[in-house]
Amino acid sequence: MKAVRRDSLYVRAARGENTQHAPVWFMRQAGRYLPEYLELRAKHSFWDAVRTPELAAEITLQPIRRFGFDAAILFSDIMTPLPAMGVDIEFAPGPVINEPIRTIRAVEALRIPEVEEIAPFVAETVRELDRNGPVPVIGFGGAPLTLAAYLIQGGGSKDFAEFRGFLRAEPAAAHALMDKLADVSIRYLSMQIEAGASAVQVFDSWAGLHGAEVFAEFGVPYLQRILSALASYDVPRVYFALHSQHLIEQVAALPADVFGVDWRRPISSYRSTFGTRTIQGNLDPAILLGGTDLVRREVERVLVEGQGGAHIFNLGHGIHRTTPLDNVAAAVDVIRSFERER
Ligand code: 1CP
Repeated sequence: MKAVRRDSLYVRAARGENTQHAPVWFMRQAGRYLPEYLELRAKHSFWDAVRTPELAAEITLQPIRRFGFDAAILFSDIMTPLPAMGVDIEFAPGPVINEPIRTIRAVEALRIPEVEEIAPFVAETVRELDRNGPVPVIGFGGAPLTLAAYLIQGGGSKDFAEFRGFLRAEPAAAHALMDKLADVSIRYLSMQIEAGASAVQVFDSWAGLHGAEVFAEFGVPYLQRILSALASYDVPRVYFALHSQHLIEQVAALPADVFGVDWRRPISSYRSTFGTRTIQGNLDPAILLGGTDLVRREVERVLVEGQGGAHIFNLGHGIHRTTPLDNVAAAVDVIRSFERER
């Protein structure tokens, strides 16, 4: 493991420092709104790009070169570690699981691979980015509850009804699955840190679909286990759950250093809940589809509301595919010139 770039703006803020300028990166900053990404994707499939370290590293750095973001998120997907467990996944463009997991036998058939067997190309990509990239690299994985949503549902969904039904109808099988996903997640995230990731983010994009009791039973124990297992690395642990305002007490009790929040509440309203820990967010990505004046105004509003503690500027969810590039540049410009009150 190399130096974790403690002196970088992003890592300083992630470690709780109330920095003079907010560092900025955007969820899904590499990807389909960038012409240079589309050009590469015309020649390579998504999976091939993820599995080829030179391509994955190149795509990771594309948004850094264009906009000068303060951190680079590894170009990969939350589903990347799962084929090593024996799951067949395609992308079209979202993940498609040809044989959704719907029985205890299917859960029992899943392997717990050795760390070297889990997406070794990811370790290589992270090493390459740590060696030659200009900014810290953020490793990531999916939370067990969000990974299970895709595995059981069979793909993306508006409400993941089959998945939510399965949790209630087959709790033993669901726990057995979450247990395995937590074990693999610990190995996978540790591997990224050892390869040189300066932080790791756990994406729990669908946590908000559940009520507080279901999240307490099927989400929290596994998140606790994963985040606690990573504590000894002394690398910031970021937890992001979309639409999770009703779960906020449970979220705040997790052993994470940074909490990603969406746009549904102002950042200032979270300070008393998260204490001295860093808040990451929370511009509505839809704002970036509007005019430049709107973008500048709303970015400034988020910056003002983010004062009073450590803040990493981000969107409240992934950047939209049709986002005009000029709006991203304008947002970064406003963030760079904003002097935070401390
Ligand atoms: O900046 C980056 O692009 C980082 C790489 C990244 C990350 C962090 C990708 C590339 N995917 C993810 C995480 C991810 N994948 C999440 C968690 C974050 C979030 O909520 O946005 C989720 C839920 C997925 C699942 C997924 N993979 C979807 C959503 C499907 C759905 O309907 O629920 C999609 C479309 C994918 C494929 C994918 N992953 C990433 C890209 C650029 C793409 C599109 C592939 C293409 O180029 O066609």
